[in-house]
Amino acid sequence: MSMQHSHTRGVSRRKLLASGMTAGAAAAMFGTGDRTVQAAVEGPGAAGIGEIPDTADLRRALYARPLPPGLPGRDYMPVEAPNSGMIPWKIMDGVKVFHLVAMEVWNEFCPGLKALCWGYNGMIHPVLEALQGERVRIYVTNRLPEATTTHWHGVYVPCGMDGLAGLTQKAIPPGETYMYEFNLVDHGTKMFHSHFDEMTQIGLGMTGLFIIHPRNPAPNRTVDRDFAIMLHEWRIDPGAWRPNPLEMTDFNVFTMNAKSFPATHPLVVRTGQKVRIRLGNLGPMDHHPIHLHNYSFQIVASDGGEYPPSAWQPATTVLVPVGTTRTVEFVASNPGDWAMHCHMTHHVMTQMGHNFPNMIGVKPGRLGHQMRKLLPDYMTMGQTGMGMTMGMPSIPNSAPMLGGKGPHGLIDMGGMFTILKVRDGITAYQDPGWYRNPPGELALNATAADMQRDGIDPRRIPAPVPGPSSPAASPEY
Ligand SMILES: [Cu+2]
Repeated sequence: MSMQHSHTRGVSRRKLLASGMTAGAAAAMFGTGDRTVQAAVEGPGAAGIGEIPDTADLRRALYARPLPPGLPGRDYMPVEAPNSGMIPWKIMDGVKVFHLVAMEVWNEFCPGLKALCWGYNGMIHPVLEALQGERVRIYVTNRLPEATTTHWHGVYVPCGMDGLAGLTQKAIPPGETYMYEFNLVDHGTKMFHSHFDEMTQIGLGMTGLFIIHPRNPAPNRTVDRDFAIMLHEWRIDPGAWRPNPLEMTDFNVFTMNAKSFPATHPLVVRTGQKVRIRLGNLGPMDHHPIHLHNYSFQIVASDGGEYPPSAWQPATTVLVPVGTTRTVEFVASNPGDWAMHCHMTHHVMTQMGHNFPNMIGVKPGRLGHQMRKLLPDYMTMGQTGMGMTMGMPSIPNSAPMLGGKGPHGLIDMGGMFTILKVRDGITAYQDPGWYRNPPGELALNATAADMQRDGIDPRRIPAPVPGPSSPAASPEY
């Protein structure tokens, strides 16, 4: 009762109704409706512009009668998680039941590079998917050699379900199974992760997305395609088969749903479809500015919920800081193969070593030849840049730093890189191969006639600056 008093102070029933809250929601808030989570499903957003929404209705909904469980295809359109998988569920007595098994998982990051990670149900970053208003019961079995817990990141829950070892529950010892149960009163792109020995367990991969679809989405908030991608970073020394969770700064494997390019599966969409991409980041240390070529998208939500449309932001790069999700939406109007990647240049490389002297502009002479007498694997880093020198792995269980084959040569990217493939008229979404450019729509070698037409005189193009790489100035190593 006192909660209701404090809630209504200064906010008249008429004002709530006038602000767009439905009569049913208002009735439930005032205790006259039947007590289901309906109030929370309809209620949030009742605050006016500039008002912080009161979440007392969410709290009440935690303890109210849940709405019926949702079914994919009928009550929500399931997300697609390229290269990843969904945690299976079943409905028991009106409750959606999941079972997470924390366990070691072999993960192939890209061809040639495998490591033994920690994840759930044989997957790294699997997806939990549910519907707002339903009740979930989530078993967590610990098959790891040390204790664990599971925290529901961004999900509104009773405190004892929050999953922080020591603070809100006992850590789950190896071999034991704990049970979490709560109503899903809010919706959004949430996450889950280990909250015990986080450095080790998150560092080894124990994170996932928790997608809660809205019970009553607004008509303009539905999309044709809904992708979910979890970002992560790892330290895996060439030849090692275990990621090193002690790493704090020098990560060398960057993944989308636990894959590095060229192993990332493309996002395949039909021209004209409205596309949503949900990006989560629970990597250990780094924020990732994810850039999509060609398109300007709207940034529409975080793990805290949907932004009001007045706060949507057009952008081509969305920063996804550690511990958050960001959701972007756009209409895929332009066919092609469009890169989507982290814009940190070292995050689109795999197993990049940084402890080389900078050889750009340096003529190494016989350095490589001399060094290989001592170190057979020695390779001098490129003196004209590194674009085409990195396709070769030399150590078992290691990956080339860059590259996958493209239609026009080596794709000089690795790591946190994938491709949005937009095609006219497709009805199935398997990889359609490479985009074929219509005539006249491909950048080509300019001819002398082209340059003459536009007044470019080849004799007046500036010559290279003389430097140490010119033969006369080169120091002999
Ligand atoms: Cu990055």
